[in-house]
Amino acid sequence: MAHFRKDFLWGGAVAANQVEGGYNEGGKGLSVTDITTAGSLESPRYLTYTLDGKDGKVAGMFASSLPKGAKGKIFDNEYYPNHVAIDFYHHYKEDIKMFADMGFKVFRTSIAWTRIFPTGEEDKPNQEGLDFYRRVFEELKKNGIEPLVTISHYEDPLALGEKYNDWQDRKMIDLYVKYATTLFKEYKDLVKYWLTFNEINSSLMFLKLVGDGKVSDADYQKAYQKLHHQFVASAKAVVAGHKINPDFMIGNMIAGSVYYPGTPDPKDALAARYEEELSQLYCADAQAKGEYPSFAKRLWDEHNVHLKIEDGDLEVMKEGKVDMYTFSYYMSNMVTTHDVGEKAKGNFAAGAKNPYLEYSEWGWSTDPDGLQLYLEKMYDRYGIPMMVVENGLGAVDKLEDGTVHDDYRIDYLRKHIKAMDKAVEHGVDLRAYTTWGCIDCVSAGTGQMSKRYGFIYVDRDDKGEGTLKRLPKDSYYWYQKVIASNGDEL
Ligand code: P53
Repeated sequence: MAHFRKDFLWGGAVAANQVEGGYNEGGKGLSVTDITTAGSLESPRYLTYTLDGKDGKVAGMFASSLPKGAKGKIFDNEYYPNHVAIDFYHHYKEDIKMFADMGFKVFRTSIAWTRIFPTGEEDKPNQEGLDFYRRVFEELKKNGIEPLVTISHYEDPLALGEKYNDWQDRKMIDLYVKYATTLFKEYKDLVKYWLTFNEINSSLMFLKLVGDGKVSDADYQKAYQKLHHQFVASAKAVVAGHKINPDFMIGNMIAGSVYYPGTPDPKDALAARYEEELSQLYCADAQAKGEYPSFAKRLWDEHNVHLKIEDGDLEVMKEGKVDMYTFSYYMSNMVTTHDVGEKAKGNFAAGAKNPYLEYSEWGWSTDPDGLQLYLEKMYDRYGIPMMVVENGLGAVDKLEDGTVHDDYRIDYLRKHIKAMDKAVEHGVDLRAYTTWGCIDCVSAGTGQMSKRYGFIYVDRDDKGEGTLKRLPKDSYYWYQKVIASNGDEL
């Protein structure tokens, strides 16, 4: 018998910009993702914001801003995969019906800030945007599915990105809080579960992996200052949310990973711990303990970082602690000070290759034990309810007789569900599991459609061709059984 609670929330996750399309419909403003072109494993798309001016393109992903003075621009001869994505904007009813048919109890999506405040600075929200999400949430409720809503998922308004230089300006805090408060008031009877920032730690975690890999003290200064503003914004939103509806459960969202020492050399153990502190615990403590960790000073000193912290910031962080710890989990990492041969490849796969693990076509390791370890460690540290809000295998699917035989995906998910079950057996208070890209969508890391995660196949390719027809894969029927048996039938 599996150990999941009776009311365990099984479901799936997506983000607005990766599924909706309709990028200029319903009064929507442009977001930073709308000027991002596609890439591939060899050429990840974080290199490709398109800008007005002779330099054309610049590192995009995870930086919500453009270089000082630069303006984003959409070019006719470029392909922007998020402009149509899988057109969830017009297909949401059909898609929700399929989620309900699988037995989903929860569906995680995000709200596109630019549907609500097209430039981020309007006084009044855009009614058409509010109405669209109301229709989506009502449709979910009608189908017995609880919405889990990310307020900000890599889709900041372009206008704010141009103006406020990647959250360097404190004005971003109030603009974010105004946006979040608008959502809380509007949907207070429809949405109970909220996440403030998707993968908030990505600014630190991926710093070494974007651009040319050289990170200056100025880059660190920027990343830590951005995070400080986001921590304050998140905390203020939590405080405001609880006033609007005390039943709200508001969570953080961390890109979760574990870091193994590559050899028994104690130096490697230290290096792995330091990586964990930088990439995971710094942000997790700030939001789940409501304070900067003891090792923060070491991290700042290492790069001469001087945080601008204003009166009241630390108090509000304490007051606005999150109610639950939520995270994505795809892979683990290995850290070593030694030369151990093969380096892990692939966008965002850091460090050395772990000989005990298998790697996906995109170079991501499969490590279910790492998920169990992560859950047990983090629950022990924070002691608040947890949710796995992203997990899954990005793979190339082959369409055969109108379906996809994706046993590799089933195998990946089965192992991770078993790992969660163990953690629950060991006392972790786990409330939900939402697999990533439960319906095929545009990859965040590469902009590809061919990196698929879904239970539902969507007929669309990397060039934007296809009928957008939806088809259940083998994993669809498998997940249906998993949910119906509350994790017993794997
Ligand atoms: P894609 C890297 C590492 C871990 C999580 O990623 C990541 C990324 C970004 O590539 O992002 C999350 O689409 C993110 C989702 C994203 C998903 O993981 O690159 O929250 O938006 O789609 C999977 O395969």
